Amino acid sequence: MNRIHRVLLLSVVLSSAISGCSDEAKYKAMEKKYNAVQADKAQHQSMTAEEMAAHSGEAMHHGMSAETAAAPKIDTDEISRRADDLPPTLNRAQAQLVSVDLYTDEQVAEIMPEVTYQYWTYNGKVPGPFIRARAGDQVEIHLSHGKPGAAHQGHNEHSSAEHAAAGHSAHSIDLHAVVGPGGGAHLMQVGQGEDKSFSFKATHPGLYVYHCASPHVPTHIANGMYGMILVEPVEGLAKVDREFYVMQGDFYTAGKYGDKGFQAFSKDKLLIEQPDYFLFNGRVNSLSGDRALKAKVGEKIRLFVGVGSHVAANFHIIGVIFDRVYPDGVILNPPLQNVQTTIIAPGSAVMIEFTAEVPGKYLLVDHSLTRAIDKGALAELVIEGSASSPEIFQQLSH
Ligand SMILES: [Cu+2]
Repeated sequence: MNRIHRVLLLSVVLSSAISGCSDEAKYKAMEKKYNAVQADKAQHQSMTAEEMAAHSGEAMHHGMSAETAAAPKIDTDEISRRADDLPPTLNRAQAQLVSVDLYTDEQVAEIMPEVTYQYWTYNGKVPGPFIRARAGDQVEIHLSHGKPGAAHQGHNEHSSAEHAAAGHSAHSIDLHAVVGPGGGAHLMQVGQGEDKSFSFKATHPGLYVYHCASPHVPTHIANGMYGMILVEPVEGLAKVDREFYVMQGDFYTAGKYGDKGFQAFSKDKLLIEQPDYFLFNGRVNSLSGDRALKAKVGEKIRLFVGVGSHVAANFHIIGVIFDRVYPDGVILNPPLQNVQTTIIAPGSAVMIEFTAEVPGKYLLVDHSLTRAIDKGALAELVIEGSASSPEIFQQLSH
């Protein structure tokens, strides 16, 4: 994110926060600023270097320098958590205390190039951190409302009334791995400027979703407040070479898929369950190119795939047969074998294992394929190396 856009974004957030903070006023202000940036960007793109130099006086007036004006790309902070961003397999014989630090953070980021959205997150990314514990562990969850250190003054300087008007006077956490009322959420309603903690014993091994459970709960979830917690069995999990963390989410925006500019959250579309975006890890193409899932031929791969939001996923990897699937987060039962596509309910997750056999690029999709082709549910798995045995897959020549 370059300096102009950091400044503009901050001013968008601040001005909207100050100007009463009704959702509508806030979104209008954001949209106006964003459109101004876009217009400026278009103007700069059509300029010669000479015109650019002449224009730099005006650019300064907007708080820009000629240097930054020459790089007009809208580049907000990365919202997507990488698929390889998870703690390593636990390998310990004893239970222990697991302490988890979470903070909530609302931020405007790109859902796709030139399209921005205000996400609500745990720890600044979608999904939130992958939490790893072992059966018998005592787990402490510490949740602070707002980023510690006040880097996001635009958020932290809201008054309580403004927070309420914006719909996030409190954030919280409900972990499906918890046995107890609200999954912890009753103890963990955290208001502006507050932090709270609670502790639970991880009694039931499994792969679980966690999410925000503050009113209006579906809105908090739709905006990105979810993640996963794995409770490993006492004997641990089988050793693999690669593990990946992927969550599918449905997003509801004022405009249609791909409409440029700032897109406000559409509660109307959420209520009728008509998402504009189906996304892996928070944005379009978040797990492609240099962020693709990567492994080598012969390696054992384990995927943790969950659905944090409202629509079930039909998870499939084109050209891969899942050797083992542990549906519904049930990791103690014998797995299903040789699975093509697996359904993941909202608020649930699956563990998938397979061995990479043939090199190449594979696509992760929701096999309700318009979601993949037209609404974003697409990611890449790249297998490097040479095939262990050519008869598995080869082109025949005539
Ligand atoms: Cu929340």
